[in-house]
Parts: sequence; C-alpha cells; structure tokens
Amino acid sequence: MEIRELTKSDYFINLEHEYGAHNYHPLPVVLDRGKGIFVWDVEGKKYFDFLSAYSSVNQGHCHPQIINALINQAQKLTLTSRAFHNNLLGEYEKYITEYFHFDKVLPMNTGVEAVETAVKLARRWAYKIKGVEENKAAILFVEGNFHGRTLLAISASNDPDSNKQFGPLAPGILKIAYNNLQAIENEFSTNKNIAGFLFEPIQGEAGVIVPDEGYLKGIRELCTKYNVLMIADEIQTGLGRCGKMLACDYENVRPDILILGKALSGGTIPVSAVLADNEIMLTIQPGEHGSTYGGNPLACAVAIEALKILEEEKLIENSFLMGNIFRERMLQIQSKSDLITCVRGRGLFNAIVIKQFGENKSAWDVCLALKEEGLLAKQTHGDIIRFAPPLVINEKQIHEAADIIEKVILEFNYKTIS
Ligand code: IF1
Repeated sequence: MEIRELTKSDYFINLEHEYGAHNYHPLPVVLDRGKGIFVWDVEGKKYFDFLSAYSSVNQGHCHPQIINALINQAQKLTLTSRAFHNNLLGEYEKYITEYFHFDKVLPMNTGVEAVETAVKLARRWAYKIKGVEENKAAILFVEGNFHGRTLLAISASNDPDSNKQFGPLAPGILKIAYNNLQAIENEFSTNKNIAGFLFEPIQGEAGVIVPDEGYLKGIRELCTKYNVLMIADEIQTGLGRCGKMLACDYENVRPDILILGKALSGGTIPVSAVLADNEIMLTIQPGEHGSTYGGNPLACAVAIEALKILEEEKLIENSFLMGNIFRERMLQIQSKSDLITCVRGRGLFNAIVIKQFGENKSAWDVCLALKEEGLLAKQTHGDIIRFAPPLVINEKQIHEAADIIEKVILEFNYKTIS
C-alpha cells in the first residue's frame, strides 16, 4: 500500500467521518473560501464552482451586497419569532409579492418546508374551496421528482435510496410519469379528490430533464379545466438558473402556488417562500401553520438584496446567454468524443450524460478528474454530471471552464478507447 502524509484536507475529511452522520458522500475536497464563481480549498487551490451549492449561490459566493445586508441586519435584530411583528417582514412581503405578482407570501426556511407548506395549503384549499371530503385530498406528483427529505417529500419520491426503510410513508400521494400530459388528464378526469399537481418544471435530481415544449402550458390548461392547483417547485429552477426568472416563464404560465428557496438568500442562510393568491393563502388562519425562524428579519433583509441583485446585475439575461455558449461548447466536445452521449439544459442549468466505463461510476471518476483540473461539479445517478455555475459567470470564464471539461473528457476518451 502506498503510504503518504496526511494532508490538511484529509484531517477535515476524517473529522467529518468520525463525528458526523454518514448521510453524504462528498467529493474529497475541503473548501474554506468562496468569491463570485470561485471557491478555494484548505490547501489554497482555486476551483470554478460548477454546482453553486445546488443553485443556491446564483448571485455568486459571498456577494458583497448580500453580505453587507446580512452584517448590518445581524447587528440590529435577527429574530423576533412571529409572536411579535418586526419592521422588515412587511417590507419583504411587499417586495417579493410585487416581484412575482402574487397576492401573498408565506415565508419558511428550507426548501422542503416550503414544499410541505404548499401541500398543506393545497389540501386546505381542497377542503374549504373545492369541496373535497375531509381526509380524502390527494396530491399528484411525477416520477423522478426530488422535493426534499421530510417524510412527505420522500413519500412522493420513487427513489428507493430516499424512502426505503423509512416507512410507513404518507398517504394522499399519487404518482405518474413525467412529461406526459395524457397521464395527468387520466388522473384528473377520474379522481375528483386531487387538490394539486406538484412538479419541477425541469427535473433537477433526475438529471436536468427538460420536458417537451407545451408540457407546462398543458399542465396549466389541465389544472384550470379540472380545478386542480398547479404547484411549481422552482426551488432549484427558479431565480434565473434556467435563463428566465422562473422556468415556468419559458411557456408564460403562472402556477397557482410558487415555491422558492435556495438562491432566495444567495447562499447565506436558509430562506424559502410559498407564493399564492388570497383565495388559496387565506384558507390558513392564525395558529394553523408557521415556523420559529420563518420570516425572520435577517432572512428578510438578505432575501430583498438577493432578489435585487438578480435584476440589477441582469443575471437572468446572463444566464440565458452564457448557457447557450456553454451548451454549444459541450456539443462541440460531444462531437469529438464518444464519452458524452447527451447534452441538455436551459440557461445555466445543464447536464451531460457520460457513457459508462470501468466499474459503473464513470461520472464520479470524471468529477474527480475535473476537480484535479480545478473545476467542481457533482454527478447524479452514476452517469450524469450537472453543470450549474453562479449566474455571474462571464463569457471568458465559460470558455476557460469549458476548456477544462474538454481536456478531461478527451483524456478519458483516449484512455477508454486505447
Ligand atoms: C441535499 C438533489 C439538487 C430541490 C427541489 C426541494 C428541495 C430541493 C427541486 C429541498 C433540494 C437538493 C438538496 C441537496 C441535494 C439537492 C439536489 F440532487 F438532491 F436533487 F439540488 F438537485 N425541491 N435539492 O432540488 O430543498 O430542503 O434541501 O432546502 O443535499 O439533499 P432543501
């Protein structure tokens, strides 16, 4: 066995292994600094961040305006709970509802809490407004979804890694194939108890799966026709990630309930939100739902700034343009290599599919090689690599990053062929 000295990184990795739960298998890189599209490891090596903490740092790491808002507010008031009012909550609620054109917002913290909130709202609306018999409401989900890790969210999942041996799972959940309007209509037309259709406009964890054109419009029409709430989980796809403010904007559809998270705080603290109009939102009354930290002043200050930056720095437009250049480069690499079988995505939410080689962990091996060359990305499902840099990336940097990807892919290609 090769004997080598323990590095600084090894020390931190070992600490986590010894004292932390083993619910993750990260790439072996230990980061201690980030700025814009770059992160640095504890040895001082610099990397392009092509994960953006799963699309949380769309505005770039440690954006000075967001950090300023965080620090200023942290020195003044951080948490009141909702037992008392605070001077930022109303300002934030006005800002975000006007920004997304909904009557009301319900602030939460993590993404999955916002998903739970949306499901509770849909059920409540079904009983109070739609007239579903109590305890009979169902929510329709699609296969391959990822909505988080609570029992409700894993009950909606069809990934055994997520939900096996965590049962009994929650009732009131139906699942159909993704990207299939007929399957939706079949359910809607035969089941009067469906309260909502909850979906990701582009599936993230499934591997950046872009639906056929017309899918989102079709969902909107079917939901309206059958009086079912259209609930869009834009936690990952929203806030400019896909080259539009929301992925739903690609087909100009407005969901009945919009779920946001991740980049709503630019990667600083957990901030999520559920947006809906009065008819839906006001079905929940005081004392019927909430969260200790939801709507805290720190979160409000940070979220206003995070949203402002998307507009001020034209990050939506940049995501659209840089995404096109990036996919163009990936397609060029594909034409030179047998290793890439597919390139897909919208804006700066992209993936390549890698042909399997070796021991069925090809995407992981490619990610390790990318890391050595100074670019961090994460595989999903063994054969898919997601590329999602912060939206502040410029054209020169896109090309530099694409050069790294090209080098690694062509080297692997050479190895696997020869
Ligand atoms: C982890 C995936 C991404 C999400 C959508 C809700 C949530 C998520 C569409 C829950 C969270 C995460 C969580 C992260 C890995 C990650 C992920 F690979 F698992 F699927 F991003 F692609 N809806 N996504 O993508 O939000 O409660 O985590 O704030 O480590 O579990 P959360």
